[in-house]
Amino acid sequence: MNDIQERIERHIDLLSEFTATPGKGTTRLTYSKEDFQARKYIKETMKEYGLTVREDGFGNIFGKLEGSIKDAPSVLIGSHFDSVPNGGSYDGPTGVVAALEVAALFSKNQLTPKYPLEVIALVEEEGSRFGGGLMGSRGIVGTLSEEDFFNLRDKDGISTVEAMTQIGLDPTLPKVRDSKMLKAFLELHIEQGPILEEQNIPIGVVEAIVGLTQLEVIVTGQAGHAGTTPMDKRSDALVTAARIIGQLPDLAIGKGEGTVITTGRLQVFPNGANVIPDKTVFSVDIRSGKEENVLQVIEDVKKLVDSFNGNGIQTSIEQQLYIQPKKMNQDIITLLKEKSGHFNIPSCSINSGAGHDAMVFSDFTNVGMLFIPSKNGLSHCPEEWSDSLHIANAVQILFETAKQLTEA
Ligand code: HGY
Ligand code: MN
Ligand code: MN
Ligand code: MN
Repeated sequence: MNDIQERIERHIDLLSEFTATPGKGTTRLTYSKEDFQARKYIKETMKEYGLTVREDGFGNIFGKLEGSIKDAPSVLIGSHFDSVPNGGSYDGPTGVVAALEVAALFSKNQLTPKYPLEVIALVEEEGSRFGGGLMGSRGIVGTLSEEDFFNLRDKDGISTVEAMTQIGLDPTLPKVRDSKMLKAFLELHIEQGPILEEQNIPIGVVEAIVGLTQLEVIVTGQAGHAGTTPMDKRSDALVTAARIIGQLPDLAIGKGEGTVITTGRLQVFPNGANVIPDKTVFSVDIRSGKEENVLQVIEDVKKLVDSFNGNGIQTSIEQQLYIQPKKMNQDIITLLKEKSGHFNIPSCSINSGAGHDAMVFSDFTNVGMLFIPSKNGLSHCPEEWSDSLHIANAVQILFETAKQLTEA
């Protein structure tokens, strides 16, 4: 095992210890104690690698290697470091760790780039705490307004500002980047699916990322006694939610283009075994490679949800995130493939069914994304695993690509 691989494994292992659910995967919610621990480690490593460290008004972490051209746009490289509940150790951190090691190669080779190289560790990509997702990157490009950011609350009603302040972050720091100040964005991510492993290909060069939306459906009914309320006198918010959720898969099945629909979160109020629920809130995550499919399924969900209004039941839908399918930059795709060839590392083109910060930056600057294989195609679960050799391969490819883009 080479020294880069050893450092990668150490980074991943140490970061995976910063979890609220030890032994049951990685749970690292934004601005939590675990975020604070991971942030501290990332900033210390950035400093150790000779980078100038700063955080923005969202808590995104930047490690900058200055370029020789004054005030030049940066080549940004990184990913996110938050997680889903009980997720894996590689979703997000793989890209942050690879970016750190690319920067380490710049200093090891004493390279001074013309354009600055900036390592970035992004917050709240998953949306596990504040909903929606892609928060840190949307904040930087300005598609999440400061007002919307300040209005976000977690399920306990804690605001982003309160949560930031609790771990010593400053929400008044600068937020939006001028697009002229970015030359490119590069992200390494685990595939989170089975394709690369099945085809035994160590590198996937991402061509496109699905469009996605996250909806929140609220159903209100009437609370009541489970024992004394006759069945024909109930406005049961949970039975209604179950009937809606049960019909959602049929709205996506058969549409093709990777069209999928998922309910991953359901809250029941007041959540008592002998109380008829008077409120439920559940998520609806819709994705497709074809934007028309996303829009069509949204319409179908609205119609379905609306059809349950009446008999004491009220329904409503909030859209927390909507982002169109995105294509990666063709020049960077070519560059990534060329650099993979340079190292005789087999690569293939691949599309992403997962959303990524790269899709947010793609309207703002030139974006390129690499995937590495996920063992058994598993992700968003404790079994998530990728080979540090594959990450080390990607570091070499990203280093050569970043060298060219920064004109080092
Ligand atoms: O949901 C996603 O696709 C990503 O993991 N945030
Ligand atoms: Mn994820
Ligand atoms: Mn991710
Ligand atoms: Mn991502």
